[in-house]
Amino acid sequence: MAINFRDIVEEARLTARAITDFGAHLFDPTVRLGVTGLSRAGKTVFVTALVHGLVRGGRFPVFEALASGRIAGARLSPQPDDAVPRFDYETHLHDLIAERRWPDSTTRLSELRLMIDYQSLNGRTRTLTLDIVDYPGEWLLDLPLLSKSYEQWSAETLALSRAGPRAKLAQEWHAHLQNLRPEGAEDEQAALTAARLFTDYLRASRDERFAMSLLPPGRFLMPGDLAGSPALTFAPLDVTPESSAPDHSLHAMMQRRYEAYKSAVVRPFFRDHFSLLDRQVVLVDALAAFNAGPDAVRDLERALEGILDCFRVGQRTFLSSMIRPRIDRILFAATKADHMHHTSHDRLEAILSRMTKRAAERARFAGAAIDVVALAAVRATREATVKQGRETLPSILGVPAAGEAAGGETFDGRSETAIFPGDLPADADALFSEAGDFRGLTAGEARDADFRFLRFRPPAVEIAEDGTPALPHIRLDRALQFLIGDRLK
Ligand SMILES: Nc1nc2c(ncn2[C@@H]2O[C@H](COP(=O)(O)OP(=O)(O)OP(=O)(O)O)[C@@H](O)[C@H]2O)c(=O)[nH]1
Ligand SMILES: [Mg+2]
Repeated sequence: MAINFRDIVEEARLTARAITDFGAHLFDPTVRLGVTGLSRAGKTVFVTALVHGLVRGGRFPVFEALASGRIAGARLSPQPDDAVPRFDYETHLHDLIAERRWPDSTTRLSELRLMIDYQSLNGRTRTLTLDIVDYPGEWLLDLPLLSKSYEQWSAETLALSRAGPRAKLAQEWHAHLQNLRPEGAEDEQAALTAARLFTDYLRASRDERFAMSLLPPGRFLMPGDLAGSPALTFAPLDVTPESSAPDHSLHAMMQRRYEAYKSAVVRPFFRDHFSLLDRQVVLVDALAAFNAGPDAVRDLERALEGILDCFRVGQRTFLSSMIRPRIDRILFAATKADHMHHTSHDRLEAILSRMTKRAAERARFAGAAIDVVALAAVRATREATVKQGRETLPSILGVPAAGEAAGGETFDGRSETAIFPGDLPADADALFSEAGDFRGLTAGEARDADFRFLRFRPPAVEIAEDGTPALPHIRLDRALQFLIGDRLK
């Protein structure tokens, strides 16, 4: 990565802040936890369930501090950053518990502060300040753009769009691209059309039939306030990584806007949010990729590699020798594990480990701890075995969401149904080998797909002995133990 003066000033500022934070919290620890994942991965549900469990005392046997009674209580507290939207915990919880519907999609960063009063192992009373920052994983996948020129990015993006199922989805954009002359005069209408067709291609790739993960620049699919601005009105051109842009050419125009995107969107996110995190959980909806097929699984693997590279762990640069990498724990969590029988949970973990293996090795080498877990922040199903002829199938029992369909039946969102979603293979490699390819929605009809994970409605809550509602979960306590357990000693 090229190092420029701006980066050095930035690093110095961050180092100063890290030292101040360290002094202020010598006794009462602070953890700034980033929760991320691509769109619909389960971020909002995860944060809501985690906070609810801490505030109301959920059933978390593996979360040692709580299980052993050292946590006296947890409460919400005003957040430290006045300019950041608050995570709307109360509304999300109301949706889940009172309405039994999943919270609405959120496309912005938001945060919430939780104070956890606990007794340290040597008997002292302490308070852990836990700042939770929920942000779209798409923003994380933008970080690699910081070290890429417009020409490099164009070449890579085009190469990717010509492979696998993406090629078909990019046809219209490619046809338009053929008629563009990068060295021709700058042209607003050409830029607008190229940006629109490029965005259509990204959107089609994200569709559940294809479930592609690697789709930067992130704001093209979630533009927010920047919709229609020049910083979002650009697209790749067919240029080589070494080419340079003539003055006032279409190429120069696109290049300028790409740089504007980096300075208006990517750099502020890095500086104001990402660089301040201590711990990170990356939520992964692997089931959506299994539904779609082998291309989606491989694409997800590439995206996870890109995400891990962002943590700078394992990178020996001039800058990393100036400050210790701040993020020292990263948890990869496969969400929605309640969509499968528990016999598949360990297999789901093995598959996620396989996907993050290469990058995780580099991180471990640099001293960051990495763990992988399959969990359900809110468990919407129970287990059952269904007899089919001589076979017994490990199935799950839940209320499929209205409109979901399986086996020729469309569900009304009210009746409980037993579903056999398909067994994950015992050998994780089988999903990745060319020979062991499985069939997903990308390849054709839903009825021919090897896996079919349906959406379920949230469960009816259980009421604990003291009258407080408890949300059932799978392994959420294990995630908590890894993420903050050591700070509560
Ligand atoms: N069964 C089950 N479904 C879940 C769970 N977590 C998330 N889901 C499903 O996944 C969907 C997306 O969850 P969210 O928490 O809204 O995901 P998100 O990452 O915040 O999504 P965006 O805000 O759109 O980026 C929900 O509407 C549910 O259908 C879970 O623990 N169990
Ligand atoms: Mg959300």
